Amino acid sequence: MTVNSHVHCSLTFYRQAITDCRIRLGKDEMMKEEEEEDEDASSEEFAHPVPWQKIEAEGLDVDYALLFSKDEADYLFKQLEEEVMYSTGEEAKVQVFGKVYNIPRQQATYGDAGLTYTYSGVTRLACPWTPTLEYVRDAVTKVTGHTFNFVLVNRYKDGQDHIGEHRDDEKELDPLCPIASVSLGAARDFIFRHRDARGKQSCRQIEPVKLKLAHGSLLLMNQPTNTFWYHSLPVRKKVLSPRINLTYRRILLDRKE
Ligand SMILES: O=C(O)CCC(=O)C(=O)O
Repeated sequence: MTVNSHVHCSLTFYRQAITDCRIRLGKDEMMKEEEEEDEDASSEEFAHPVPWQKIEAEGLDVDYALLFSKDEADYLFKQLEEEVMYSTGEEAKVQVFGKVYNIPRQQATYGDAGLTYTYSGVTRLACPWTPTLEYVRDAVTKVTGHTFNFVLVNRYKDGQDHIGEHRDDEKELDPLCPIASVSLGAARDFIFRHRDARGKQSCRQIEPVKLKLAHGSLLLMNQPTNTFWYHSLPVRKKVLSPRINLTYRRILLDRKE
């Protein structure tokens, strides 16, 4: 199934709310009191429903929407380019089946104080939230009703950078909270493949689900998607510009001991 990246619905009302908040992001302390008075009004605006597109297949349940307009997404991308500090050296490697690899993209982890997340054989400590990561997190919370305490940032410098097939099925992730994936920058293909339909020896024929993740989009991976479906962002040599992806997650604190 191919789902077009454009969601043709009226976003004007919602975009205005996001734009108002974006402008607030850049204001100085003197304006803070005034901004706080505006909080209730903007929450009401955020409560306006986002035009979601539901995508379903056997064991797959995802929602897709354009969360930010082009101008808003451009602004957020630029801010993230200034704020996010990516891992280097040993921190920029992962372990797969006991072998250590350089990751074919840049990565960073941010979140609540002291949180760690273990994936692909490595444990990452969350850096303190930056203003933009916090801002996008709150925008996602306002349209989904879910709260998040962690974000994995992936930066793809161009279409050579990629992420291989994997599932985000770590036990420390709260199963009641979707993984919320915000895309900024170059549009990239994103492919879901059912666990029983992978490789030449696969036991079933199930069509992959292919999306194009647009600049400013939000993809929600709901349960049980990450149990049954792997996802990947394949190499696309024709893509020459960078992309930043933010996957907001909720890590269970009581699973960490
Ligand atoms: O960049 C993307 O859209 C995918 C990122 C991803 O698969 C992940 O964070 O688990």
